[in-house]
Amino acid sequence: MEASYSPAAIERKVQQTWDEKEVFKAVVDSNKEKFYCLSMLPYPSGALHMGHVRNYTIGDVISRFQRMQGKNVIQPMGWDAFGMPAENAAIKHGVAPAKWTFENIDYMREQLKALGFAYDWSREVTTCKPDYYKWEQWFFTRLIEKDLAYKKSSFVNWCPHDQTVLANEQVHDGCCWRCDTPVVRKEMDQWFVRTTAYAEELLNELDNLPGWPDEVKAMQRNWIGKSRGVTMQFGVKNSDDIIEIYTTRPDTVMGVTYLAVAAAHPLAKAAAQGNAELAAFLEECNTSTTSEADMATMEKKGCATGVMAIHPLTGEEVPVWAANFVLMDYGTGAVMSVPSHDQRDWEFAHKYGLTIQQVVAPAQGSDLECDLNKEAFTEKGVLINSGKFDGLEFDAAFDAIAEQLIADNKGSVTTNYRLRDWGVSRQRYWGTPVPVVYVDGQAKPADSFPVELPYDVVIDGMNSPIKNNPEFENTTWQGQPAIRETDTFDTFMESSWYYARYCTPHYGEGMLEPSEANHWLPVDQYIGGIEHATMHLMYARFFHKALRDEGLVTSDEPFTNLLCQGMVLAETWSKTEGTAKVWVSPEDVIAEKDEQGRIIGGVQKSTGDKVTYGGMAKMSKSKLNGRDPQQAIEEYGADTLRLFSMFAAPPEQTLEWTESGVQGAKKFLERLWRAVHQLVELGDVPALDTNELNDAEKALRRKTHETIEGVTIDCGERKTFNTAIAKIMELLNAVNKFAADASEPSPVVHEALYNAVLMLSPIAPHIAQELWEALGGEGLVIDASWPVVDAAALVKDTLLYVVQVNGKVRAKLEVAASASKDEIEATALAHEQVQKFTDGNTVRKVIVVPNKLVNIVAN
Ligand code: ANZ
Repeated sequence: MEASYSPAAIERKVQQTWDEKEVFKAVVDSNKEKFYCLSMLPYPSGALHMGHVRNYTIGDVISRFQRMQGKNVIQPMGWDAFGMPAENAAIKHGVAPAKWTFENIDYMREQLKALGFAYDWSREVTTCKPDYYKWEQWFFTRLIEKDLAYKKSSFVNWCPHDQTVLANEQVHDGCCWRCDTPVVRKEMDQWFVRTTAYAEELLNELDNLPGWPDEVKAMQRNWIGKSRGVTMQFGVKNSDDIIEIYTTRPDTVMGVTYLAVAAAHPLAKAAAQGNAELAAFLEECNTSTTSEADMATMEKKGCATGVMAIHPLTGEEVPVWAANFVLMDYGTGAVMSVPSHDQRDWEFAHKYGLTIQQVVAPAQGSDLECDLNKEAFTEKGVLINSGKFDGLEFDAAFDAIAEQLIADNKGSVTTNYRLRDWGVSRQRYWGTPVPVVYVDGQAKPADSFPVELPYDVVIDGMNSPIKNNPEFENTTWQGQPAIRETDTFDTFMESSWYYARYCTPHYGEGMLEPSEANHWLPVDQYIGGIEHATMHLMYARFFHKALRDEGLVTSDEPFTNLLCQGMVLAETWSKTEGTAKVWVSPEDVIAEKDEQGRIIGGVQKSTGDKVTYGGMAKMSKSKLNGRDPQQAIEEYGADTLRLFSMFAAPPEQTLEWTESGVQGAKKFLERLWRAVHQLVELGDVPALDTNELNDAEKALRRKTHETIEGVTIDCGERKTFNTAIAKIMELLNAVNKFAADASEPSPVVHEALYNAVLMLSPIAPHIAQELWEALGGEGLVIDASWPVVDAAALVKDTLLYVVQVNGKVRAKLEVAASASKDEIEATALAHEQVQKFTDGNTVRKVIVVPNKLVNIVAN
């Protein structure tokens, strides 16, 4: 037995035992309830950061807790191994992306093992390996066959210098992140997955996910953006053409004073022939990149097309403009503009001197203001200046106008979604090759899998090594010569179904082996960052439904419960060098604090410079405030790191990394270590006889069982592991008080420590294993059952009553728990402090609230 707590030795030893005994291997067992716990898989960037440590500790604690509850837990781990950084590293270090990736994986796997996570490593999935992505390729061809994947021309961000497509995140202030060349929009053929086919189900099923945070569901609802409106047709003067628009405000139709179409709208393109000004404007719109978020705030610009449209209800002529804020791929790419009631249209009309005609007024009795000289009136109200529709309110106006348009054959009621189909083509090398070939220019789904990506390549930073590469491109399809597609998939494709592959990771006959996959699925608890609230979590939901409709899974949703952990923050420090602000690593700072412990300044250790405290901010490389998990493990041990990250904040909230907090966590483990060894050194512990306990022993037993009761709820339904830990800490304090100078081993102390170790074992599993053995536990603590509350231990011999006289607290009484109401009343009235206030008065009423309160009214 170690004399003092030495995490390094214990942790290595315990991890070895887990490995040798394959303790975390998940095997189907129909006698036990399954529990699938999953943390989002990491990108193998080179090393873990504290965000990973936090995410994975939460998942691990839940897994271990559920296992001790008797469930058959599966907790897998893998690697989201395709993506841009590997290509950048390849350029920088002259090493092939595959080599770089696999080396990183080997290093990071060791880091995860050093943290003691209970993963079933036999299920490890690496998404850049052909035995994984071949099934994704196969599935994509199924999607093509079902018309759930298709090719269309669309606009992408293009860097003219690097000759490559850039993801939105790679465009910084409109310029290429690598060479700073202004990025242009370029129309290219791209593969799309038809996520919109499931829009309605993706929206409706959110109501069946009570275990998801409301915030995430709201973000998904917004992203899907369902709206009900009217699609209507405007005629075109001197032409048979029509312009179709989509509006959610048909009630404003009589206020239309112009139409606005997207720059890419066919009508605008046609009108630009022979109109140099318009052509130049369209060119400008089509080459500048703007995100949808920027659309709202950017300067609204337009150009008249010269075309006149004919209003479907009045027959009046209105001009058609091309405008930079109209999106081609939403609704119909054209809008009816109502400057009186839409702020964008109002700004546009002011800028270009277009007519503003009010048709909605505030409803009677409303205190809404309408001043069209200041801004548009965008609220719903009562129709005016609208002929026979005057006086109608929104709903009635919507219906009446829609009816009229339908009767005239000029419109219909339609539902629209903001959700777009998912563009999955990337012109990058390090990704899953899109499994398509071209035979005489015709796209055909590949007929054999995998379409393998060559690993051994040289990257020059410009072109993907599989492009213009005859060895990759030339192939055959059903015996005919064919050319391969050289684009690769967006890496969100791989992360959309990995959770399912974990269930049958080595299955060679298909994407999933349905019976085992359906045994484990859906994931009972998913844990990851809120940044994945939309894209990843939406794509994975889409995939699950597509897998279901392919007959591979039976559930409707992939993740029953979702937990989004908060960010890890750390102190930031800076100093000024000349005029520049320079970040200083917190590890290189001695902080100065005032009497209340608030930081007021500091000195840089290495230079002696004065430094300024900048508060807590997200750990990041640029702010130099990251803390390397590897270093922290070596300094404190994995158990301390795990304990600190669970104790410092509830999982959903931000966690502030402080060195003193980590040290505090370590001290607690040392105290626990000492308490256990003090007891053990006193010799054999006699058996517990609950009939022979004195008051102090009863009190400690009660504390033990109150702790079990509270920690079970905290770790189970509440998932507030921080409060669970606080309760265990309190229990240890009670033990230390009780046993301060004990000379005999006490069974109630043993019971308290034994249960404390059990309850701490999901959080600090290595030290728990060691102490469990010291306390006489047999086998592995992870195979032990979670402690159960002994209800008898919770029963109190005496109860505390607060006594109020005329509403004011006057005394506190210890009353035997068995006392009757009359006895309690009598004791209260006899109390010296109470009599002070009842003397000379008549007691009118005495109310006894059981276990709590005696209320006396006297006057
Ligand atoms: C006339 C109108 C009057 C509108 C009014 C709004 C207020 P949601 O609700 O988000 O779905 N719109 C339609 N297609 C568009 C496109 N391709 N690009 C930009 N804007 C477009 O938005 C529907 C509204 O957004 C539509 O209703 C349309 O403007 C505009 F007082 O039509 B509305």
